[in-house]
Amino acid sequence: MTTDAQILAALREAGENGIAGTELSRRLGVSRAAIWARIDELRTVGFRIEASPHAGYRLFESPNRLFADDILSRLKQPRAIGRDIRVFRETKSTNDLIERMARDGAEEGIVVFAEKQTAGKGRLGRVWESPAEKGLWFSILLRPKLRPLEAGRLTIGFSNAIAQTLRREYQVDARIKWPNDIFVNGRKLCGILTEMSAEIDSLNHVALGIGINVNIDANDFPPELRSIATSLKIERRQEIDRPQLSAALLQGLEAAYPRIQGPSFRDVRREWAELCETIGQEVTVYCGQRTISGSAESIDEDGGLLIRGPYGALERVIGGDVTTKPQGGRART
Ligand code: BT5
Repeated sequence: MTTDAQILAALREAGENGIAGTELSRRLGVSRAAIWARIDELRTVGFRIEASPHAGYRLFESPNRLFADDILSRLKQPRAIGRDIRVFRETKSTNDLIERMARDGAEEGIVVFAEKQTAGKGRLGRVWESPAEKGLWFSILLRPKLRPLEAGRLTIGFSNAIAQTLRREYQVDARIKWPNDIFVNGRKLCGILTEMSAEIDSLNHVALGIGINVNIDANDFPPELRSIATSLKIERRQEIDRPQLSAALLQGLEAAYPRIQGPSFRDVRREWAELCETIGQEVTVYCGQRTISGSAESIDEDGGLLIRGPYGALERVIGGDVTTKPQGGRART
């Protein structure tokens, strides 16, 4: 951990009681003057840290902007995801950055956030709207011990982890739409883009891209998204602390990662199915040139969707766009 991350972690742990400069300097092994200089620097970027002769330093407020040290300071000893965090003010696409880092041999678990993406990507070349400082647009480099056929597990496991975190920490009714969307009240809150590089029988690396609408107001969305997208702020009717959300999500993803790769993926799949609004619906899936219609019955061991066709045959699809037709309702994409 960097000195700034250690200072912020110590201030958060101390809370109202505060922590003396001498104590900080002893714990971190740097001079009091160095501590003072770092605290002064943190203040200039918006951390409200007050000093008093009795209580020492106390943290009263953190800015609602992303700083790698701030997010790091909130994580409890990350083993894989989040050991290394980078924040960019602007980039084309965080998935592209991760892809480049992967090729340069970066270690698994590095996380890249961008406050703004100028060419955010959805699947199949679609655009992902990523306005500045209003969302979480980030990607993670993974080198999972999975075969290419099992890669569908990643989207299942991580969408489950995100939905569970949003439900637990923000009390929203997050639901999963197979294969990669999280919806709240029928509107899209989060999209996941899993891009991988693989050999025939092994995965080299995966860029897991996650986009979450956080402090976007309804009018901030382009007109074509207004009726289909939502944000945490719209759902909770309050501004959301993005660094805190980032840390909660990274902890959730970190906890999910070993479960995805081991025998407990069975339990993950069960949890996922409970939140998945696609199962049990009449669906039409568009995958490439093919269109498959029927009843979405379940997902198989590796994340494929099993669809029972009108003549009783079971078809397996591993990706595509799903349109559901609720009983008596209009089709929804
Ligand atoms: C996705 O694609 O949902 C995957 C989105 C992944 C975005 C993250 S952000 C960090 C990382 N870096 C990237 O460049 N990408 C990843 P898909 O299922 O194809 O959905 C795309 C469709 O969602 C678009 O065609 C729009 O209809 C809609 N859309 C675009 N921006 C949106 C937004 N901010 N909120 C909700 N819906 C959006």
